[in-house]
Amino acid sequence: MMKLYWSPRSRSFTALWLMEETGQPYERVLTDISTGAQKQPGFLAINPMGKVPALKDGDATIAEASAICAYVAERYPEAKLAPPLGDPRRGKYLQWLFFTSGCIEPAILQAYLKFDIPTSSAAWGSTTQTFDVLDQALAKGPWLLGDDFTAADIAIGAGINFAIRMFKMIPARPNFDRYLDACAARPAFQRAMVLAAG
Ligand SMILES: N[C@@H](CCC(=O)N[C@@H](CS)C(=O)NCC(=O)O)C(=O)O
Repeated sequence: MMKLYWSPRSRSFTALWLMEETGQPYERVLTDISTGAQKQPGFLAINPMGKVPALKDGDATIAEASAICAYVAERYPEAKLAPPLGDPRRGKYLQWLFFTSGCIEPAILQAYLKFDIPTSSAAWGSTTQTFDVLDQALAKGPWLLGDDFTAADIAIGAGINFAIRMFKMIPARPNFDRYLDACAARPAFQRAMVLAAG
């Protein structure tokens, strides 16, 4: 059974929501970041960054929320959280999965900490550019790939839920609100919210 290393009220929510969407059994291993558990040698052997979430599947260890999304979606194809290899939608699926860590995460921090960086040097361009592009992608809905919910929605939905609704780091927009309402209506999201509260 997969083991999910998690901490309350953290980015672990992405992985908790993901595992709840699969419907597969998994073991939650509390790694409370308020106690420093994430810097202990046992956990550093799983994620040398000393950050949660992290996953152990047999001998395989995986860190980084988006990578965990990609890995679990492939391990449980019956959950239909990713377009299969060869599906023309797979490119966009991967693009949005990587967009989370490559653009959304740094754009959220830039908006929150208000630091300047030339748009041509910043991998995410600017906060405006990143959120305008996401806004456009969500305009049609209900999900990033249209009617099909995927693990990319978990990565992006959890990320902007964290930044907009939980910590008010960036302003909401109508398309973001509609999307987050759709995420919040999913039973797996609701179960993960309860679990993530600790
Ligand atoms: N890039 C990582 C970031 C994970 C992360 O920042 N985790 C935070 C909690 S939200 C953490 O473990 N912080 C504890 C620490 O750095 O000591 C991911 O996407 O999974």
